[in-house]
Amino acid sequence: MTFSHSGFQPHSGAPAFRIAFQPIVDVRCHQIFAHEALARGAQGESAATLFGSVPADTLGLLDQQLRVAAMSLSRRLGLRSMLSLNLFAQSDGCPSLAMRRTLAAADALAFPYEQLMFEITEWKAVLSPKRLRDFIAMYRDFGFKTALDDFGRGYCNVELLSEFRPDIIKLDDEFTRVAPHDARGRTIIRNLVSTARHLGCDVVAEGVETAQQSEILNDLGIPLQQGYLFARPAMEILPSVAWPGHAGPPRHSASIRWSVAS
Ligand SMILES: [Ca+2]
Repeated sequence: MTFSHSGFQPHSGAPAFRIAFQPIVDVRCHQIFAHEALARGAQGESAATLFGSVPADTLGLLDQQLRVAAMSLSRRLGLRSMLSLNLFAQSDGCPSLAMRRTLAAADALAFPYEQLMFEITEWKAVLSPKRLRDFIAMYRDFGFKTALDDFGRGYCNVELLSEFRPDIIKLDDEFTRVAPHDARGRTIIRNLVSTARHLGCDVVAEGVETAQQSEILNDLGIPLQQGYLFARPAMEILPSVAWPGHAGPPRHSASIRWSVAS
């Protein structure tokens, strides 16, 4: 796999792609908790467009190559936070094979396992409860953190937490946009955070766009936040973080330009 101005060029089968990064921050201490690596098409198309452009039997290959590229790029950028990688459940036909390839890539790059987190996306539609439990346990056994992505989309079932025991849940942006501004929504968030804490699970709020939304979520016990308020996804760099209420330069600028020969 090589990188050029038009993106990563996979060895075979999968289309060219690019990688964007968006930080997940801790608003209590103004630290960067993780950077999520986001897939983009060669022309900046969304992940949905990119994945929609490949045949179903190539999804696993593309997903795997995205993970390897994100790890490689993170090493070159000098990433110090966790790296959060999306794991498309429906593309992972053979989890143990995907795991072996991920481990091999991490080993080749000397990437510490404990610095990796996997966001399991579209888990509701695809995985049976048993398979999802096994899936999370398998990744945890290797020292990786696991997150359930898009939690709260459509419905919000706290029983899922005790059943699957992920390290982290990521609250969907549609949920975090509305719930903090509504008394019933705030009660749901409080209960969710309480249950998560009891189970040793962290909560991340996605889609944080305003200082007021951030403050309410923090007051409700969710200091780990991600959204345009702090940084938009940036292509092939670790973007600087804008901390609300801070007029000066960010305390933890992670903006590192990267250029490589193709
Ligand atoms: Ca995600």
